[in-house]
Amino acid sequence: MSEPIRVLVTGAAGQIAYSLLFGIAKGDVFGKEQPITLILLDIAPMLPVLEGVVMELQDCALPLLREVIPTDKEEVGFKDLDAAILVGSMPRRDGMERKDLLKANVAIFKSQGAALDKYAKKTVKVLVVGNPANTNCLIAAKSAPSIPKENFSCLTRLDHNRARSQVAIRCGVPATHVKNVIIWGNHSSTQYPDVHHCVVNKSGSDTACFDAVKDDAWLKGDFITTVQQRGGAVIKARKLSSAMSAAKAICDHMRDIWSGTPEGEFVSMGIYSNGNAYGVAEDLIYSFPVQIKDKAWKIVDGLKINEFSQSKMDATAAELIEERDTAVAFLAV
Ligand code: NAX
Repeated sequence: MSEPIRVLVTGAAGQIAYSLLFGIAKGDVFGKEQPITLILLDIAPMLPVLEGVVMELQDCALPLLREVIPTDKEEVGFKDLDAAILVGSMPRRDGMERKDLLKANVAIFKSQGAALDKYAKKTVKVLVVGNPANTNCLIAAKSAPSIPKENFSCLTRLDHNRARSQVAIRCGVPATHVKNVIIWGNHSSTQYPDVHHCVVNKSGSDTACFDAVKDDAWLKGDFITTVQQRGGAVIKARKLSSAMSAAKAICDHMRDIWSGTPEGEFVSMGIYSNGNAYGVAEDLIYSFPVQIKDKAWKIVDGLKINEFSQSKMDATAAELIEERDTAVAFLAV
């Protein structure tokens, strides 16, 4: 067996982490042969909770888990990292303005980006989950100039999985029979779940999604809004935000970065836009369809985009530009 890799999870005392840590520790992400040192970062008041999480991880008696390090200190948390999963962020409180929320998160991700720059390996793969995920990811990347921007990504895989499942349920097939849905843009209600390039394996052969579903009005209407608003629907029903499904999506995302995507399939993730793909402005973290090989992603290019799709891709980009400009102004102060 190889040497343990060092994996950080922030927000480690929170509800997503409670599901996520088990998935990582049992080998769902980095493989069944890869020993792991897990570093759990949260804020000081949560350290007693973290102690309980550490006890439970120990009590799982897992073969790959070599060490668990709970901490509230960035110099400990970010040291020599191979992978960083940044889940913790400032939650929106009642009456809080969007601008104040952004400001608080810029402070967190500026500091964590600088800590990555200073303490982590230059090859570290960074996945940002804490909302607003795209803009937090951009701020972290900007604050870590010695780490390639390509090493940063944000989570839109939960939206991707939601879209995949909605189509699968509609067609009466397992979710694995639905391939190549796309989430474009922001992890917010302006995201665009696009099925124009999606195929469904129905009765043994691949069929274009529109032909498999046979309900264009649904695919262009309720399907899109259901995916866009799924997070809110879960909160309304559970009185808590998505956690099990978020943890599963994080595992899917990081596993694909580590081991690559299957031949002929693409997945969605928020990545740095250099302005050269699909007319998306540069200097945004925007969700694109990607294929991954040797731990490097490549945007799937050449997909035909119709007017319906283009207007939705532009709308979500416009929201990200506004969010970025507000956040970057806070970065300067
Ligand atoms: P919880 O409130 O259960 O946990 C968050 C944890 O983060 C808390 O323990 C808190 O103390 C900690 N934290 C806060 N500031 C921190 C900091 N500076 N350093 C380290 N830890 C810090 O939230 P949970 O349900 O786990 O959700 C976590 C984040 O994921 C939220 O921002 C949420 O909005 C976001 N989500 C993002 C999703 C995505 O697809 N990108 C989907 C799921 C989720 O909604």
